[in-house]
Amino acid sequence: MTEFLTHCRDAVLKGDRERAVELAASTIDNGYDVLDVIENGFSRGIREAGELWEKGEYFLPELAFSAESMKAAMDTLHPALLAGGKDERSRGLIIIGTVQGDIHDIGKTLVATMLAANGYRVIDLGADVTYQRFLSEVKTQKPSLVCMSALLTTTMTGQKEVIDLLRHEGLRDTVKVLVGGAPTTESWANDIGADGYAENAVEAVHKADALLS
Ligand code: B12
Repeated sequence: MTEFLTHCRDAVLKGDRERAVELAASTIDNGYDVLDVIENGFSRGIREAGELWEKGEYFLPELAFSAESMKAAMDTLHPALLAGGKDERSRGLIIIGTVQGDIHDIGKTLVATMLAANGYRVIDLGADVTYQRFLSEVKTQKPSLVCMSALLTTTMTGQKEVIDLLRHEGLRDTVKVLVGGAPTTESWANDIGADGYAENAVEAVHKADALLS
C-alpha cells in the first residue's frame, strides 16, 4: 500500500472525519485514481474497523465514527466519480436500495454512483427499503434493473422476498434483478432466482451492462 492509501485507511480507521475529507479532496487535486483510493484506501479502513469491532476492540460508537468518516470522504469524491463517467446518454433506468431492516448504505451508494457514472439513470431508494416499496417502485417507475444490497445475514433473505413478490405479482419477467453486499454470493443469487451477483461496484457495472445489453 502506498503511503497515501495508508493515510486514507488510517483516517477512516481512527474515525477522523476532517482528515478523511482532506485526503479525499487531495485525491481529486492530485488527479489520483478515485476508485483505487476508495477500494484500497478508505474501504480498507472501514473493513478493518469492522474487524476490530468484531474482536471487541472497538465499540459501536467507534465503528460509527469510522463509518461517518468514510461517508464524508465518499461525499467529497462523489462528483469526481460521476465526472469520470464515459456516457452522457441514459442507458436505462435502475432502481437500487438496501433491503428492509438493514441500514448499511456505504457500498450501495458506491454502486449507485458507479452505475450513474456509466450512463444509467439511477433512482436510489436509500437504506431499509421495505419489500412493498421495491414492488411499488417497479410498478410505477418500470425500471430495467433492480439492485438490492444486504450486509447482514439476517437481511439478505429480504432479497429473496422481493424477488418472490415480483413473481407473485407477475412482474418478474419485466425487470432484471442484481444482488450484492458482503454476505451474498453468486450461488446465493442463483438460489433465490436473481439474474446476477457482483462482488464490488466495478463488477456491478459490468453485470448491469451484460444484463441490459
Ligand atoms: C460500516 C459498518 C456499519 C455502520 C454502517 C454505516 C452505514 N451508513 O452504512 C454502522 C456502525 C451503522 C453499522 C451498524 C451495524 N452493523 Co455493521 N458493519 C459495517 C462494516 C464495518 C463495513 C460495511 C461497509 O460500509 N463496507 C465498505 C463498503 C464499500 O463495502 P460493502 O458494503 O461490502 O459494499 C461493496 C460490495 O459488498 C458490493 N455491494 C454492496 N451492495 C451491493 C449491491 C449490489 C446490487 C451489488 C451488485 C453490489 C453491492 O459493492 C460495494 C462496493 O465495492 C461491516 C464489516 C464488513 N466487512 O462489511 C459491518 C457489518 C456488516 N455489520 C455488522 C453488524 C452485525 C451490524 C449491526 C447489527 C451491529 C449492532 N449490533 O447494532 C448494525 C446493523 C443495524 C442494521 N439494522 O442494519 C456485521 C454483520 C454480520 C452478519 N454477517 O450479519 C458486519 C459484517 C461486522 C462484523 N464483522 O461482524 N455497521
